[in-house]
Amino acid sequence: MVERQSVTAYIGIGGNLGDAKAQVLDAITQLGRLPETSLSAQSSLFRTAPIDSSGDDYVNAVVRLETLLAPHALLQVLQEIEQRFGRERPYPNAPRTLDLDLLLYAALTIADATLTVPHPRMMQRAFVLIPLLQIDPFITIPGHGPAHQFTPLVADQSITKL
Ligand code: PH2
Ligand code: MG
Ligand code: MG
Repeated sequence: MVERQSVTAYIGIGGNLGDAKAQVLDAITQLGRLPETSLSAQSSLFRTAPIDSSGDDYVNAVVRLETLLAPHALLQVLQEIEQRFGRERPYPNAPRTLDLDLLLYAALTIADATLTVPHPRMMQRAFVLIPLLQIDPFITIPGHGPAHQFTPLVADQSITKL
């Protein structure tokens, strides 16, 4: 049998429609049940003001997964979970029941028609950086360097631990 080595991936979780806190917690449970995948860390939940979006405050979190799924297979299962939560996309950045973003996958950079890793806006968003750094304070973003260097740039964004 060919042994495969699992890789570490980070998922950004967010929602601001319905019971966002319950949905984010439920999503974390579902991420831990994905095939060939285990949940190795989860951040606190944070209440955050919408950035380039509208509606209620968001609930955000980040989790770390160890997975044998290839990047696009992981993206696919993330989208399946979003669908189960009734995710609709009436317009870009519309309020949503659940958003699952593949932030980082091993040390890979990927840019194709369906997937961009690292997530292109993660350096500009406190709702990603703060939970990510809570899990792994010394994490580096491939192509961009240590994540913590970006926190001063997002210091004006409203984020509080739930
Ligand atoms: N997601 C967006 C756009 N804006 N703002 C907050 N606070 N949290 C999010 O998860 C979020 C956002 C696009 O996915
Ligand atoms: Mg998103
Ligand atoms: Mg998304």
